[in-house]
Amino acid sequence: MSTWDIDRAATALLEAEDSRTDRVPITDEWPDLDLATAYAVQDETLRRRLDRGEKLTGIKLGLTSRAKQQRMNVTSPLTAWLTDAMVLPVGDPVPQEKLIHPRAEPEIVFVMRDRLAGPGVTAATALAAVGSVHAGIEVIDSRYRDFKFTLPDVVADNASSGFFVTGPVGRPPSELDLALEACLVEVDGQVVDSATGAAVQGHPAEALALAANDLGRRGLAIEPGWVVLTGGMTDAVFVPPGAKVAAHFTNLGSVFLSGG
Ligand code: 0L1
Ligand code: MG
Repeated sequence: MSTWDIDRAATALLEAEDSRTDRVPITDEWPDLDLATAYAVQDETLRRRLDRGEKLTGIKLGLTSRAKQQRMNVTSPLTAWLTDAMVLPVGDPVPQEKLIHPRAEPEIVFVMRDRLAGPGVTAATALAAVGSVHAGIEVIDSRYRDFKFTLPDVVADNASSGFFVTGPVGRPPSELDLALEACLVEVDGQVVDSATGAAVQGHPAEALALAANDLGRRGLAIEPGWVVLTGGMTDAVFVPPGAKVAAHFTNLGSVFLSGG
């Protein structure tokens, strides 16, 4: 058995994704995997996605709310890449045939007007670079069995990326108080959870600033036109075939998701 390295970890994670086969955490076999190396694995999986024709379209934050951190037993936010292959058009069902064990979570989504480059980005400067704010649902799908992982594992796994739906209503950030923007999550017509934007780092713009500063440390920036998912506001819900999930926001409208 060869020793673990960035290439081997990227191959293992993309194979798990492509074959829809969950696996044990990478850190079970590579306990020395640190955060910087985990981001290098994530970058290598992005490089391979781009090689196969996907386009980089944005960034997502994960574990920005206490609800998510408590559920996943990981206490730090993280960032990961979004590509055009992860976009789920409004009205399309969850592509179960491509996923292992999808879960859905409501998110506040930014579409960027201006470039945002850390370090030193504050929530106010971050919000000033946003073109429009949308409601969204992210469909996450960890490659790890039972969604059990450590922080380096989930970073390497591109923060459980799967698909995301962006709601059709886009509002300028100046029209909204995003800390107070509320969301009700329904499964099969029953309300199962709720939160306001304050659940996301106190304000979703804080999450955006965090992403810009994190990318800045790595010599990168958030680019105009990029989509930014600011992180699940509530715990995620399972989306088996037949399930109907809805996220109703106070000012950003509703997003619906069918389990297929
Ligand atoms: O699987 C996970 O829950 C990790 C990704 C977190 C996604 C989020 O918090 O938005
Ligand atoms: Mg998410």
